[in-house]
Amino acid sequence: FLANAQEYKPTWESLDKRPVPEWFKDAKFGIFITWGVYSVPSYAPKGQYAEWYQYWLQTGAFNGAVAKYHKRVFGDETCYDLAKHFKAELYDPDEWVKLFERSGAKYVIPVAKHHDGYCWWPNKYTEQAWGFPWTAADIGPQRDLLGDLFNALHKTSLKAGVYFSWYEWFNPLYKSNPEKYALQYAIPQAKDLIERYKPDVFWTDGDWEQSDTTWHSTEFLNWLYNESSVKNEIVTYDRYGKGIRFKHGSVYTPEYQPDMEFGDHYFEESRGIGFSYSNNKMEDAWDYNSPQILVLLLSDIVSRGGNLLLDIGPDASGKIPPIMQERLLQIGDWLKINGKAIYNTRKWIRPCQWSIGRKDYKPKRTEGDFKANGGFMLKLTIDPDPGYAVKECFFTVNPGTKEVFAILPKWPDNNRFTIKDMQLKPGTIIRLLETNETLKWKQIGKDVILTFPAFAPNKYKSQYAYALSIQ
Ligand code: FUL
Repeated sequence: FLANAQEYKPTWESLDKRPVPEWFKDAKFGIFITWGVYSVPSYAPKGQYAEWYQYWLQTGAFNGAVAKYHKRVFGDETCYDLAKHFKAELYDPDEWVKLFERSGAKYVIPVAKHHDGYCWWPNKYTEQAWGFPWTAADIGPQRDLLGDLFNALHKTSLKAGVYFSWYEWFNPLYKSNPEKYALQYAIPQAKDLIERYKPDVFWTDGDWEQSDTTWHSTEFLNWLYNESSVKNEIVTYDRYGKGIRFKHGSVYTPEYQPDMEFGDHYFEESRGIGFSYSNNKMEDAWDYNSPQILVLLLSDIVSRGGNLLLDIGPDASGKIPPIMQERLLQIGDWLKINGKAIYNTRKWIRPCQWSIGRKDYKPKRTEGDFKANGGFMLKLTIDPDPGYAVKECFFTVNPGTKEVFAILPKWPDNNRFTIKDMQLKPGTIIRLLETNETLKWKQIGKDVILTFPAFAPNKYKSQYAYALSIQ
């Protein structure tokens, strides 16, 4: 009787009780990889998602801009024909993984099936629904892209996840009968994927057109949590049907929404380095966030109790564009010095300290000022307009060691910094993580006044932000 006891029931009430695996909360930083047939054109109007190419094409979006582009470059080829040009001829998973390790990320999530239905891994389901095999093993690279990446990841300590879209825009079975599509196609395909590859993370998407009843979401999760071979450690999300997101499910999934608040519910913000998940050739260098913005974005998210899933978009050959590689290396350089303030931490009593000024800053939007570099991000660094407040310090805490961390976006003026509302016991040691130097501090009323050493550019290399340990 006990052996058959099911820990969870197929209701949100029960499923929502499953805790987020601790490894995921410790990891903080992951890499998303959006790569597929859409990486052949790598085209969308600037500011739009390039992985939606097929949809933009078929629906005549943006006044036919994508269709015109397609005609000009590919003539009469259909979006399915483009798979022939997706060769992945320079795809070297071991090289990718080396880069990911150096970036300081702790998990990697390839978009193994986006809304176009094209799969990175061989499986028998696509042919049944589409009438032709629609996987990388059959058309294009002729290779199990997913299996090869997983093999490379499994040689390291990086966790291996997978992104899976429930719906497929133009799948004939989905168009005719979504519930039948779910029961006969999407769910068996997902279960088969999970049992064969045993991912650490199952990042579902493409749920929003149908209800959780049509998707049979609670039954699926019930299977995943009670019966699947990954039931103990698998990380799941909230994209399980219309109205479910941010309400039920495990990790919440803000998307280019870095300033949403979820209280104590765990979240993972995902976004590209620029404005698109898959590579968009229309983006220029200034559409990519600077390394400092990315480091501050990570610090901000971690201080508020979440993870950052930063996306990259390899090109059709399988090479990762150098600007994306460079950003990952820059983040990695910073984490190598300051990672203690990020990994294994949790929310502290408060996430940050604001400078004095008004907090209602709304950046002016001009043409060409996309979310990539504008908006919310400015609040993290410098005062965008005199009189407005910025976050001048982020806090985190390591619940094991009780060490509190403060992350400062800039070296303080005159080498002085005040942490407001902090009561320190005599004997507390405050160190600069990068050099281990101890800082002088004084309790003045409710505040702690810190004295930094004199700044020396050749000595302090953290540049994007300086982290302190308080213990
Ligand atoms: C969205 C998708 O439509 C985007 O293309 C992207 O994959 C993102 C993570 O989820 O909803």
